[in-house]
Parts: sequence; structure tokens; C-alpha cells
Amino acid sequence: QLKEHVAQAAVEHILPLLAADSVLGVGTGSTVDLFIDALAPHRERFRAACSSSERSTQRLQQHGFQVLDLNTVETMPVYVDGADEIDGRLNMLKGGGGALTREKIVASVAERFVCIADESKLVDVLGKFPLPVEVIPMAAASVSRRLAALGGKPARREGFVTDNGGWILDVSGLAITAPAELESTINDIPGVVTCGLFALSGADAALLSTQQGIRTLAR
Ligand code: DER
Repeated sequence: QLKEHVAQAAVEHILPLLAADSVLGVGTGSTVDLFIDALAPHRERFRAACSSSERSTQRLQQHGFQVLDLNTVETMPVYVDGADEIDGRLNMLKGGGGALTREKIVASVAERFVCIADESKLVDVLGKFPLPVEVIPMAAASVSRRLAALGGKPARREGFVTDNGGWILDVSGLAITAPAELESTINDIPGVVTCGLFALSGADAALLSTQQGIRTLAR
């Protein structure tokens, strides 16, 4: 129930940031699912949501939230999302849920990124969890060769196609000592749609649930 605690804490943390005409950016994953559930009673506190996946869109709509097309939204006060790993400088490794592309796009429109996670996601160095990279399918092999040349061991996520029709390579074995630089390098490989490193622009705050309660990290 650590996830429930941080989901509730996230609702309390963001409500003061929202006005009646605000649009809330919503990430993807099991922690965000609980956040959406915890948000349901507060639907009147903001105008609508903007979602990072079909999965989150469905859950939001089931709770009666209006979900807007990002093309109709100019800015959002806050974007809430989970992470597979987060370090002490609020760099994140994301994409375990396969939604990394739309997550990074919606987060880029929001003023603040609030990461919600249980404390097991807090790491010293990113990369124990394989790094997801979304690719255009016809480039899977060529991108894999480039990732191997960087020291990674890429494996295609079998049978998985993203909301954008992309494939995902999960790359293990990378020593991610300079996450922003590696994000930039991977972004530049032809065929890469999105790298699961969120370090060029990481989170602005992180709410981490621990046995002793909620720990907040901020930039
Ligand atoms: O895919 C993603 O980036 C998700 O946010 C993921 O990293 C966190 O998912 P979880 O809350 O189910 O652990």
C-alpha cells in the first residue's frame, strides 16, 4: 500500500497548484493508476486532464474526467508520473510501462513534473533497470547495433507495440554515469523516437513513499 500512500500524497500536493481552468498532465503506470483513482473525488478542482497513454485515458474517462487532445492545450501547471528509477538529482529512467514517448511529450508542455514512486525506485546510479528506447520498427536492428556499440545489450520487447506504433528496445548493461549526455547521444541515433532517460529535463519534485511516511525531494 506504499503506492496508495504516495498516490494520496500526490493529490494533496498538487491540488493547491490547480485552478478551475487548469489542465492536469497525467502519466502512466500502476502508481499513476492509483493517483487517478485518488483524484476522482476532486474532479471539480480543475478543468480536464491531458493523458500520456490510452491506458491512462481509459482510467480517467472511467472516473468521468474530461481528457483533452494535447493539440488543444498550451500549458499545464503540473504533470504527475511515476518512474522505474529516480536518482538524487531527480533524473529518471522511465518506460517500463511503454508510454515513454507521450510521457515525455506531455511533460514537456507542463510547468512542473512531480514524480510519484515508492522508495524502491530511488537509486544512486540509473541503469540497474533496463533502459527502454522507443524506435521506428524498420530501424530496430540498426539502432540495436548503435546501442551495443555504446556498451548496451538491447532486447526488443517481444509482441509490444506502443500507442504510436513503435517498438521498444530494453537496453541492459549500460553504466549511466552521465544520464543527460547519454540521453542526448541516444536521441541522435537515426530511428530513435524516445530514450527512456528523463535527465535533460528531469522531475522538479519527487514524492517517495517509505515505511516511515512520504519523503519529498525537490530541485
Ligand atoms: O513507463 C513508465 O515510465 C511508468 O511511469 C513506470 O516507469 C512507472 O510505473 P509503475 O508506477 O507501475 O512502477
